[in-house]
Amino acid sequence: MATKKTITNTTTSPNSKTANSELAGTDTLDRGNTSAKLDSLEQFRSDATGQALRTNQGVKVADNQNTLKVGERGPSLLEDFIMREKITHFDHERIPERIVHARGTAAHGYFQSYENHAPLTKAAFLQDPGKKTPVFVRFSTVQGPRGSGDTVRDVRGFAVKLYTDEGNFDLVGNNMPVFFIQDAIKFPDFVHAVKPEPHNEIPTGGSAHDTFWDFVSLVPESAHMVIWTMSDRAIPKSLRTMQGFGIHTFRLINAEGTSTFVKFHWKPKFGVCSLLWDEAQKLAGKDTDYHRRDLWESIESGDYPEWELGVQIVAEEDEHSFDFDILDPTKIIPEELVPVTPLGKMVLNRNPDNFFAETEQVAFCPGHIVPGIDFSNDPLLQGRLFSYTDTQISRLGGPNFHEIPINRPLAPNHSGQRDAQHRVTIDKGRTSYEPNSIDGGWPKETPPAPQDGGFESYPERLEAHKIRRRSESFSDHFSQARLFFQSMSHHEKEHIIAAYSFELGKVERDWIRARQVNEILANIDLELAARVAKNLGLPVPKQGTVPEKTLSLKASPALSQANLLSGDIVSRKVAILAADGVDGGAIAALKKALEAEGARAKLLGPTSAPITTADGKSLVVDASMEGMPSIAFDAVFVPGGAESVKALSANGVALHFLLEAYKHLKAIELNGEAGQLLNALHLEADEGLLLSKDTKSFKAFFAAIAQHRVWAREPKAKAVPA
Ligand code: HDE
Repeated sequence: MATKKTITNTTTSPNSKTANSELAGTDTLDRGNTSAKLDSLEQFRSDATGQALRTNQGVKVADNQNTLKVGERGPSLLEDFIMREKITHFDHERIPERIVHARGTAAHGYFQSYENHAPLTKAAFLQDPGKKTPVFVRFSTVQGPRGSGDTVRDVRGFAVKLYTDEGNFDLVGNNMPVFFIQDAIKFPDFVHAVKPEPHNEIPTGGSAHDTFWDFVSLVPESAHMVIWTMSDRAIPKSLRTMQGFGIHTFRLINAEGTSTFVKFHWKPKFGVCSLLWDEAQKLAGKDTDYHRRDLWESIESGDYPEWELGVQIVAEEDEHSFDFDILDPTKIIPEELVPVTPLGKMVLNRNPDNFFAETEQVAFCPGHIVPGIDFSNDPLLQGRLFSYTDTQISRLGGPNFHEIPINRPLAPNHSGQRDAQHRVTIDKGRTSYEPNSIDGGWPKETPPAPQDGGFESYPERLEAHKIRRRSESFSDHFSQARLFFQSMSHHEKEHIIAAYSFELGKVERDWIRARQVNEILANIDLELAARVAKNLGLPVPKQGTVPEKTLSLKASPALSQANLLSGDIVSRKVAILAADGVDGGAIAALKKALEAEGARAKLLGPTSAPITTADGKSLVVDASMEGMPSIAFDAVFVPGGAESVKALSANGVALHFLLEAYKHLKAIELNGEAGQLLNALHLEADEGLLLSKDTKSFKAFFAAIAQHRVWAREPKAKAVPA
């Protein structure tokens, strides 16, 4: 007993102060209101409250501190079933991570149709505008392992599971509308090339390495997707500011059996915007969980991420009326040619209860469709239909993964399929075959809609030779990459040039750099090729190697993020920098004005200790300036108050905070005496670096925040060391 007492005393209760501060300490950027945070954390621990600790067999445990031993100092006994059960289970806690898209985060929500889309599809979830169909959405990066950073340059997965009344429909898309390859058989080659290199497992979470550029420079069909990954789309500001795309052409089928080709689009309510490369790199170190945390916190605080689902509709008879093949997954249908028709909205309003049970075990498959939706013959999609179920068999340990709660359809499933590893259902009765006469023939087939809703594939008529060949209509690899580049705003073009230069600069083999410049970039755009060549010290190519095809469209404004902002400042985060002697009235006025716009403020002090305003009031700060760096904010406000401004002028962390926000092109307002900081910073006011005398209106400041960045400042800001 004596030994037990000693050890028990050293064990920290999960509710003790030490445990609490350790928990708060795991939060890199937000060490704000610890007790409020812990209150919200408690809800995730509730199911064992008031319950005895037991073994998996239900036996109550009397001692969870000590192994059964021969005497206090003797060897442990094999008969200790409690210790062995605990350690055996622990030894097997990990399951294989996904081969691609391993790093992910997810949320629950619902989808609601705007109206009855019966003319387009018989899918029930697109018919009743009053119906809320539950969804579970998992966002992911592609290249890195489960523990890699959120803000790396990469494609983002955007996988949606809709639990419809007619079965699960998985729309397993990405945040970019095209893909690297045209045929599924090239997927293992592509993934092997982009993954960390096999000899030293470097780099984690990035494509700036030889094997990736070796492959893509040899495979021109990747040119279009690679330019998307070199654009700002590959470093989204947040998961809720990304577009989503189904990529492949699908079919929608109505009750009369009419098929229409469609491309699926998700448009975010919060607008489309990105990080700057410098921010993305810093965040990858300072807060590996930056996107995960943002999604989680936005849902907890009621800023529910929301997207509009839309489709581009192409009638069956127009299949061949474009200057590209609609079955080619390396091509978009420009929105200027076929606008997006809105179908409904998706809102994410609930965080998962358990990461492993839900986010890790969710199993998506593009082959999960419902009546009213069907596949096209896109050869990439066709391969995906096989791969996803196959991968779950090793990842989730057998073919019964559909029984894991997060994967279970709401619709009943009586398939007659039986047994296998991890079977949970206790199937009753003696028949597991069809037809049968013992169980009255049940479960029986259901005729297709319009009668009872059994699934029926679209009876497409096909007649061709069995061959391994790529269609000639898939052979133009550069026109749409050029269309993308030429549709970008000035700053987006500059970012693309910088990204190619950065990535290729990390490639060790000269011939790979040269091949990408001469055989890929020069065929996309000569200015792009010339600028990158110059940055790499390579000869500037005079012309491309492939004759240029003239497209009917010269530019697609819908591709530029500059045209996709939300126009408001809802959920934007503003840092208020203050020290003792601050003008408390200015802080209160800004907070009130931000609240009215749905934006958020955090008060940052020199340390985490409260500060005292000029009129003697004590203000609790949300964090120290070091604890929450400027990269976690959209804008900065510095209130007046002579003493406070004097202290900030002499504080290196505060000055760095402001310089970094300036460098990252953020809106900054210096109020009252804070205007004096301009001299200390050696900066000049601009359209987003604002000086204000009073706090009557924050109109100009908020307008600058709504613009997301002060792009005009970019050339100048690059010279600022921060
Ligand atoms: Fe995937 N992909 N993929 N993929 N993919 C997987 O399935 C695959 C492709 C996408 O959050 C794997 O369950 C092949 C395109 C997302 O759980 C695997 C091909 C698009 C996710 C697989 C593709 C995607 C995956 C790995 C070429 C955009 C994460 C784990 C034919 C439309 C889903 C898993 C999640 C995951 C195979 C190409 C999106 C191995 C063979 C194109 C968002 O089955």
